[in-house]
Amino acid sequence: MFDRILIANRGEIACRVIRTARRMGVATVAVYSDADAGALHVELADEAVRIGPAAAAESYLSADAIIEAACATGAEAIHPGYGFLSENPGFVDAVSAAGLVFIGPSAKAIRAMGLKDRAKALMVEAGVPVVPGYHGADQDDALLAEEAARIGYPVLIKAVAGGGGKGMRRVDRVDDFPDALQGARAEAAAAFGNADVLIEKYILSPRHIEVQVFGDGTRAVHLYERDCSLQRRHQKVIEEAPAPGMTEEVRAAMGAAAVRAAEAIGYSGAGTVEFIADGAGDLRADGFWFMEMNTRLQVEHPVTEAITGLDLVEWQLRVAAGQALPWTQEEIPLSGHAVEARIYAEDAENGFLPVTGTLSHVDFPGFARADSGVRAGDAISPFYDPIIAKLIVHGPDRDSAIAGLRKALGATRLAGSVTNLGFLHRLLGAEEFREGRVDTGLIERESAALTLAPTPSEETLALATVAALGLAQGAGDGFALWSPLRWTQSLEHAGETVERQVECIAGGFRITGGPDPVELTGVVPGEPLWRYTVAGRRRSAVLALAADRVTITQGGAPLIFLRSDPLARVAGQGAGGDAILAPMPGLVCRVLSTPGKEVREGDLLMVLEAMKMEHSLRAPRDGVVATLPVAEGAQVQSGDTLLTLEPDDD
Ligand code: MV4
Repeated sequence: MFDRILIANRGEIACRVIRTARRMGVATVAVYSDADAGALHVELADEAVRIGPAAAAESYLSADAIIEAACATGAEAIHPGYGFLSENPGFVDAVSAAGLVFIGPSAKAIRAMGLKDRAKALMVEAGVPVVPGYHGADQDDALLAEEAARIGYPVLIKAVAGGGGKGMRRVDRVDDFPDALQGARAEAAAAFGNADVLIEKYILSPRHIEVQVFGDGTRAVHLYERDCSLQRRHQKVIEEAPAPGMTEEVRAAMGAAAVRAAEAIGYSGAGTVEFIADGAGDLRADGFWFMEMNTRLQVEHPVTEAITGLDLVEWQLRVAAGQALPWTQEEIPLSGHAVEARIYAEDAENGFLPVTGTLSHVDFPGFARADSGVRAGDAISPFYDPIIAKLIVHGPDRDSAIAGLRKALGATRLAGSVTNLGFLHRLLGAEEFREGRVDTGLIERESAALTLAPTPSEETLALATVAALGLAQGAGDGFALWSPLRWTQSLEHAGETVERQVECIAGGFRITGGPDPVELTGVVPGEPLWRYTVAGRRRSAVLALAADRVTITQGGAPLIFLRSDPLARVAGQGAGGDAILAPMPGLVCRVLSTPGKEVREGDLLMVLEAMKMEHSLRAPRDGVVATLPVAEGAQVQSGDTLLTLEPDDD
């Protein structure tokens, strides 16, 4: 076994590889860009080497810098993780030329699967089913059109150098073929520098089912299948093993085909053979076709680890160090069901826009496997993949694994950035998914319901209001003399602004402004768990407070409330204009303004006496006082108009 390896990657996968290496007594060398100098993978490794600036092209894709770091630290082998240089045969050659071991397949095996047309031809030879179609070298327009007609519409044009859906065009009618062909070629040329295409029969209701394989260069075995049909824009969202509806017969047929594929190219290490399966009915032994082979460890490998009990990274290291695979196919266990969810920093409720931010809280429940590369205080950087973590739950059957993962998502405490936790939580609850009716179109079909932000309960809103005002945390103390004992706070949730009033009651707070008042007592703020009593029940919630927001999780999708300036919100409410309303019942003891007077934001306008204290009311913005319906000495009720400003014309 190696004494020391270098991990040419970052984030969760670098951390995951380090964990197994450490368990095996293998020393680890991390590499990092300037953006990652303080990253978790750097902290976990035995040593770390800077390889360049933040941009991946100048750091994690810099083969020379990485090989130099390995040589300088005495690492004997390089683990590439996934992405970056993991499927770059030129890198594999350079690693070998430097006298180091690449932990993965040979450059030859990677090249064999690199181009789709060549890979398909190889697979046909090896007896692996491929989608009916044309994958020849002749790229003549008329010939391609003829082939499309022979295959029968609908067809799919794919770039031979493609991946991730780029350079792909579905064509339903013969008339559309010429334009689609030109479009696919142009996209392929721009993305891959290779305009060649192949044509396939379009498989309706496709399912993405892939088989994990492991080879030692001669022999290969499979570690069963994963279903990765739940994707969005060709990005996997939920993965599971085994595939719903899989039978022993189809599993044996797919497994055998995957092993033939791996053995045909002398595969060594961990790989995945991706199939497209006809999801229109039950899975069939003649209803799956080879799509491509991924010659690396994949993001979703933990679900396979969960059902087999094997550590795939351990076996990558063993095979790379020259050990033979110890198992026969029959010896590989398959137990229960595992589901994985990818937690991303993205705003699912807002068009899945990527977001950045600093994670103020990062905490995963102990009953799930959490593979993560971040901890509290880390920033989501715009330079790399926005994955925060993968959560994996294993159970005796599919229902319990799904229920467990859903609970785990609800118990995950992430704050400081927007995440897709709520989206994942809703997706795992979707009826089609629960019933195992997974196909690649599910997310798109259900997208309206899946991206709808949940409506907060009055209780949650009350808690958010108290937290945003800093009342339970004691921030009320210092300014109590000069501020009202009844506060108003605006919060924005899912694009809508709601306003609530808070007043102190014995042992807690009474929150009004909603359909019914809410009384929260015994509020104990924690980091991040808050406890409180409402309607006689002792309850808890996870709260994370940032300068501009409150994030609340109560066993489900997290709710994010953006704080608005409470003073700025006093105006514009009631009386149809820019009014200052009495925040509580009291006595107007001083009036410091007159109609027509120009005021600046923050100017003291009035002093209200309530509960034996004086409360200052200040101008919410620059403006001119319009009316002053109350005089000194007046008794006012909560919500009475005390002063109005001329409308703001800006
Ligand atoms: C297909 C297909 C239907 N018929 N090939 C998309 C990306 C690439 N990995 C293969 N893809 C597809 N190939 C034939 N002949 C439908 C897809 C496809 C898809 C496949 C897997 C997961 C999600 C998908 C979403 C849209 C289309």
